[in-house]
Amino acid sequence: MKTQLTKMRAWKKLHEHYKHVKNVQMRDLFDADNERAEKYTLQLDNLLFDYSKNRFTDRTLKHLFRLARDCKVEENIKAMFRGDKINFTENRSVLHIALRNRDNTPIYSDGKNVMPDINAVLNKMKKFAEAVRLGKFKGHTGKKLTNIVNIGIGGSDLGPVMATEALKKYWQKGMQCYFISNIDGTACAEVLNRIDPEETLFIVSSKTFTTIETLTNARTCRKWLVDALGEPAVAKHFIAISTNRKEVEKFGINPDNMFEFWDFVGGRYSMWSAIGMSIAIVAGPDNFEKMLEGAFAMDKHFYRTDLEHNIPVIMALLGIWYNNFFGVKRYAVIPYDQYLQYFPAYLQQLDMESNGKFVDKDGQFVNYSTGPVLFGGAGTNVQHSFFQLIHQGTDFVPCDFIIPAISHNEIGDHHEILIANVLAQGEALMRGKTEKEAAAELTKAGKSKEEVKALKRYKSFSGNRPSNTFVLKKVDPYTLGMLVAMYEHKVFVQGIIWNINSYDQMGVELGKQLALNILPELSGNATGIRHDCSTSRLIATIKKLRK
Ligand code: G6Q
Repeated sequence: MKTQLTKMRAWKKLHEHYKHVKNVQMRDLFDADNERAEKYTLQLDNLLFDYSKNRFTDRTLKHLFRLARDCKVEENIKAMFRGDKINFTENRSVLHIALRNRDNTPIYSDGKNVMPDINAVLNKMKKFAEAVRLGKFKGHTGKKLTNIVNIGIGGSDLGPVMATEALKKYWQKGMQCYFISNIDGTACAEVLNRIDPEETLFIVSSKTFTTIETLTNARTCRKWLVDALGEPAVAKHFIAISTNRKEVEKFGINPDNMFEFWDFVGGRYSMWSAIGMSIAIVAGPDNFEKMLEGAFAMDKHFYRTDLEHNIPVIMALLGIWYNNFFGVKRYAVIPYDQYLQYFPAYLQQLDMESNGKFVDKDGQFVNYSTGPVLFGGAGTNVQHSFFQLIHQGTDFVPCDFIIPAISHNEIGDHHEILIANVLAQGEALMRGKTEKEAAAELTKAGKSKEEVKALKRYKSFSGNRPSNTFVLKKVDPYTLGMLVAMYEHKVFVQGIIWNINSYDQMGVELGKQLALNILPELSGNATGIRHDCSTSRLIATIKKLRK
């Protein structure tokens, strides 16, 4: 049994140290040290990570790295890459890193090298994606398949949604990509209303092939297709991505049209597998591979670099510093790029499903907080919505800002304005504005003495609000791969320190069971199921309304 986190020497030292740092102002740290940005910036290929605008001193970092070492971060990283069953509650290795292991060194799970199977599926996937793009794999009536519809939910949806959007500039001309995830019939109806069955390829993406939303949506789409083109069309318009061959066959999809992945790939870590088929089709298999290469570059950095220069490790430690010592349990990710608009939603699952846990690896309830609430959205839009709270809310919210230096759409001065905005946000959050500074501004703007007095506090900003800034050259497949892998590893390191299993998701599974209990009651026949009076009343009211 591991020493309880809060009893560790490094943890206690951090608590002690926090008392000395909590009132230190970042603007003073910057004023005192012109080298701060240079000291606290790291670069990997085209990705720059500036973490200087955070509330720490050299000593803080020293304690945080000590904590990481005492929590055996280095050993745990090795264990994951070695294929150890670190997802112990499900008795599984955690090998999404093998899916992008581009130098093909053997990686073992249960004594078997997983690389040959991974390479075989990747090759099959590339060939299929190319055949669809070239119009060699045609629809039942001989038409080119230009509407790609991914049916999946959670981990079988969010990665492809995010990455296809991020790589929209790379889409093959004439192709469209749609996603059906929600069980709400509207999700299905809205897509089916817009597409022609003769030109549509459905990708049923489900690791288990038992998820009610995905199977219900897939059945609806199958019926829609069969009604239009007849049963034999299914073979030309449906493929499946799954670990469950038996259920795929039972559903009526030819196993030749099935692309396999494995239990050692978690749902929210699966966009690198055949779950990324929609990405490979619309953006092309070469770009899909570039994305794998970018992730591989980040994996190598993460695996080989000492903690002090390791980007995901530093991100993780700063997160722990705020979460567990400042008591700040929220975290925002703001990409300043329209193509990354779904990145926060993707990260929300990655982070919150992985580290939203209250039982540690020793089966004990934790007595410290674990995963933060992650939210975000694309800048500058969010500046006009929740940024008020980021600037003047009672607590600070650590932010990650992501900005490409070059836009895919360099129109007029749009991109300069965008860049100016993101940099100004980081600076303003760090420096803040004292009442004195606010008063001086108001006076300069011609306000009367009374007005200045009345307004200066409302116009002041406490500052000392931390942010990381990530500068990319451009949102391209390689950089996207790096970015996603970087956040995956950050989440992993935090899970190691919190001593939790980041790779199971019992809460999601509970959700899958719960609705099944109520479903028969809604359809009218079941009785005798005991609920609380609120739930029973709600069921009765809805049934009445539906009559
Ligand atoms: C991800 C979760 C969850 C899962 C969905 C879909 O890590 O386990 O989001 O991806 O519930 O599951 P299937 O792929 O099995 O349909």
